[in-house]
Amino acid sequence: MSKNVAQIVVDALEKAGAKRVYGIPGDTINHFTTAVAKSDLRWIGVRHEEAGAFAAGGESYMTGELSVCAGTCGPGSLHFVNGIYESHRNGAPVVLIASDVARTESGFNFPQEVDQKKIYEQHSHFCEYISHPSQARRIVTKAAQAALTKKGVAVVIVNGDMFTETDDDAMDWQVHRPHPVCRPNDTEMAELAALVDGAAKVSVYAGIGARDAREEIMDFCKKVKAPMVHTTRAKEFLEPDNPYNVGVNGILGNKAGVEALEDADLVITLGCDFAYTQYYPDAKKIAQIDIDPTHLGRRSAIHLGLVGDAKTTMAALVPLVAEKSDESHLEAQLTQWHEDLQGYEKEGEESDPSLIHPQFVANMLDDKAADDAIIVSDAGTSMVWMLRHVRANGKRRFLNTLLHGTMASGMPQAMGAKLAYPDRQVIAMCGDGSLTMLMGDLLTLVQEDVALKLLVFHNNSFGFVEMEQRVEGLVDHFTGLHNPDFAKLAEACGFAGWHVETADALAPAMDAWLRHDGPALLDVKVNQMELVMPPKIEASQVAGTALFGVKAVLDGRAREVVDLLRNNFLR
Ligand SMILES: Cc1ncc(C[n+]2csc(CCOP(=O)(O)OP(=O)(O)O)c2C)c(N)n1
Ligand SMILES: [Mg+2]
Repeated sequence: MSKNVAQIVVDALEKAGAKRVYGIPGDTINHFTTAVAKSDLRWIGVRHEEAGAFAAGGESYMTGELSVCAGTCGPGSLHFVNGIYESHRNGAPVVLIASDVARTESGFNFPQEVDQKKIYEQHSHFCEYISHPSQARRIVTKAAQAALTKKGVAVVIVNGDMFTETDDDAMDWQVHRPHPVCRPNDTEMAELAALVDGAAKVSVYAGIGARDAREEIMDFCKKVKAPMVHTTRAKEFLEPDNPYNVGVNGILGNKAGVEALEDADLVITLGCDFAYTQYYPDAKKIAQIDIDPTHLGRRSAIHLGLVGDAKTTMAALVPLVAEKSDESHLEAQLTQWHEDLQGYEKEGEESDPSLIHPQFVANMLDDKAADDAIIVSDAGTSMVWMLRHVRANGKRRFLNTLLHGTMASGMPQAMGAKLAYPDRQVIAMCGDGSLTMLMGDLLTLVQEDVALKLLVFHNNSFGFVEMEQRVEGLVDHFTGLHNPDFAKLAEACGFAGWHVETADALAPAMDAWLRHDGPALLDVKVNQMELVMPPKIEASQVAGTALFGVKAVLDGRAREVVDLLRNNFLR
């Protein structure tokens, strides 16, 4: 029996495992949405397509399964771009059905016509038109396979009139998702083992590519007395219950995370593509293991680059290396790690009743959030508070925009996660700037009945940028925000809100907010003068901040300099 292309596309998406489609309907996509309405796919009607793309990505990042966005030709599909970019970077398998003007008008600058292929090709694993009705199932299935196996975005472009064409849909195209194991060859393994045996101090630097290799890494660390540093994205998988963990490297990291790499004779990086070259140890030996050969040596000069999956390679390496007895390197880093943790704990104490430090809020959230909560943060300072102050325990999941670094992702990504896991507590840690960027989609929470918990770090500023400008010795410009009471805004949208301005009011409000059955927002006025302290303070940063101090005083803003010092250094 022949079916129209819209039905075939919808059916192929369902067969590939998709459960939800995020978007806004309109002319060129209307036949597709009609087919969605007749299917088991749930349509999530957002107010801005960018929020839909973030939500689809949040869902897929958490589940590892396919989600879908669908947009009208031209502006409708263009609005997805930033959210699609985010998913492509973080590896969330999303298919975008980008519709286009009718084939009869294509190529003549028809209203709303844009060249979808040129736009989406640069941030997708697959980007193709359905050029003939008989291609519909094949193209959609291959798109899904690319998104699921290469991990990222696939785009299917469909002219509006194509959706109504019919085909007998006779071929049974299917998604294949193999899971091969992969490790370096025996000679390479022996070379790696010899490097380990020849080094007195070995450290492991593990990234998201090592997400399923926690046990094998711990076996290795135990045998060669190595501390394990991890990237921020690997926190949820590698931090819990790991006696070798010494934290995170990089500007958002901690002292032990940086020093464990600097002090090692050999660093083994595993599924780790951390981008900041200055945070790799100089002149020491680095052996890099990655499943993607193009990643070898692209962030730092390395001594040995091998292709393999982290789990299989580490399992094969452990029996090849000699046991080490000297624990001094591991001990030193663990001691520093415990000092770093105490520092975070101390930052979270609230001694000044007139202020709420954001770390105090994050520490309290860590205590009160469910054991299996899913926590998503925005770009900006909230991601730092999440990374440093909210503990991983093996059941909690985390997501923040560390690769694409976009504002506004937190609330909609968390919305997607909550739709996928309606029985789990899902919390978005939002910046006031970021939340207001896609504020219209607060309405989606009510309309689609998404019981998300929003925590707003209300600092009346683009805080992270303010800090960047000051550390560079600039007087901050254009970073102030004039905000409403977000609790009242939540109530106006139709859900519950709490607004807190003093530290002693926070605990009861947070309890009520987390207990609330339905979407709820907790608006916390936090200290605007907060600096994110790097693991090691560079002389240039001190000089820059001092220069800001001088310039601000000359600008008549002496009070702010006093507050900055008082709130960050005199606690
Ligand atoms: C879409 C987008 N625009 C601008 C930026 C630059 N930027 C990075 S963080 C930030 C400030 C974020 O402010 P807010 O959400 O209030 O978080 P805060 O740092 O104050 O906690 C800005 C403007 C960005 N990363 N993404
Ligand atoms: Mg802010």
